[in-house]
Amino acid sequence: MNQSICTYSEPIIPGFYPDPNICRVESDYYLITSSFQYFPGVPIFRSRDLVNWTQIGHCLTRRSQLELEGCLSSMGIFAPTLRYHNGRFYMITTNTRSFRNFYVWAEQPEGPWSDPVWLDWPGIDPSLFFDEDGHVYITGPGGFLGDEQAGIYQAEIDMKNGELLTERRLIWTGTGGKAPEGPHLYRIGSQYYLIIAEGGTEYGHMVTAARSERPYGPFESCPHNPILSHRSLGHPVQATGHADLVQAQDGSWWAVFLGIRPAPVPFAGLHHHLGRETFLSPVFWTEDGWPIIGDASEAVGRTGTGNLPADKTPFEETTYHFNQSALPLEWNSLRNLPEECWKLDQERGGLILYGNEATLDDAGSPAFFGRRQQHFHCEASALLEFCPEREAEEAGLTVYMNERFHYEIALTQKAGRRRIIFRRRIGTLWKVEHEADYEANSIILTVKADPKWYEFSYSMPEGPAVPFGRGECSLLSSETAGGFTGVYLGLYASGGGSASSAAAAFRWFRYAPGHLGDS
Ligand code: 6LW
Repeated sequence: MNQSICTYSEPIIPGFYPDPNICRVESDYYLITSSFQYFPGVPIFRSRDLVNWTQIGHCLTRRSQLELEGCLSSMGIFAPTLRYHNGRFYMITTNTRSFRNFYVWAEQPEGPWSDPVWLDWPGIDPSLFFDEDGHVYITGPGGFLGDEQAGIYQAEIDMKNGELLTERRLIWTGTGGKAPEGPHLYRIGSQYYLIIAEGGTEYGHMVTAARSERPYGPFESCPHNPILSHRSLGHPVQATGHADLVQAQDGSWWAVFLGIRPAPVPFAGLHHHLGRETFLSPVFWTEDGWPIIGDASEAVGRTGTGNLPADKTPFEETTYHFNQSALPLEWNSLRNLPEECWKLDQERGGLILYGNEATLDDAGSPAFFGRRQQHFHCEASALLEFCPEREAEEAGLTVYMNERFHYEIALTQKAGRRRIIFRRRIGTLWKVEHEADYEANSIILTVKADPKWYEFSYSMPEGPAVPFGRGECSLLSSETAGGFTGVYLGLYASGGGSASSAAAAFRWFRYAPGHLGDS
């Protein structure tokens, strides 16, 4: 077999793609992540080599599968699990808008995915395990309600209708870290292995393991726990945890897990604004039969032996002309954006937005589409044609963490005059930092990012760039803004309090990763 040595110190999927979950079908791997208040939900990726991933769709593409109205930011779709059994893919997750668990299934991973099968199962992070003897287990954390003890619970489930076939039973309480969650059960050889996340998804995050000869235990805790954690290490990747294991066709074992990259800014404290990202590491087995991810205390950058490429294909600059019948898969809206708020101009090319009553300051569905910022160094720009017709109508380019933390450069109308503005919204502080008159019909809006700053500018087509303000990245980080998501680079329009008939036409959008050593 063509074996190679591989070391991956970069995320395999950079940007806000947390809680990765993986399954293999013959020589194809499929990976999904959580998606919170964004629509469509649960992106699904395919890879042949575990390192280079292409998004092939979403598991949740219809409102009947993904109701997000009124959903708070960082709520909505939490950690999902993807499993393949007898010709079907199953995706199980929680919509925390209503705190209900459900699964959907599909014969093709691209979809269509079924309507939800709702479950009488509490909590978050549900996982499925199809045992070779025909039993199917649902496993998840408990302790959220009443006086139930914290720990991992399990029951048998009928996948024809989602009915539970047994009582829910506590199977393991973990090693004492806070928030035992994100469990996955596997049968490897004669043993059942349980892998869970502990310590919370922040800097104390870790993965622990236990095993038993029976699916309900008693589970013996791995003597080498935690089998993954960077909590004691000054490593550039922190908060590693929430893992899932997969065996390659060559027999080698791998783990995908989440981690964060605090921005490399000296003396600025720890801040990560790119969200929780997806990493890969080899899994080694100890002589006494326990899995260790990387070398446990340093998983990222560890070298594994397997039939994998040594390098990841570099990210290319992408220009979107919006001239297809659908938006590219990496574009998302917020919650359930009404259809009348947007369309694609396939003839000329363009994403056309009509502002509604919501603004970027609302936890609603403003006319917004964005894609994730995936690199510390990058540049995003868009050509906008927009003639506001009423006071406070607005359209522009935003760097968006959530409704309370965002920056934008935009065209608007103020006191009857067309103005270009740069605004910063940081919690309860907000200010239009710069504004100027603006006459032309089209404008290029640009934001350039490095690990410390977002620098905004505008230009006429073919004209020079006019610098127009900047904002710190750290103010859009999870440490400042809270929550579980990461920064989006978005295009938006707002009707200034009511629905707008003025079309904001974004003719193109370009995302260019920087090439300053950050992948
Ligand atoms: C995920 C859970 C968690 O479902 O964060 O802190 C949730 N713990 O494991 C959202 O990613």
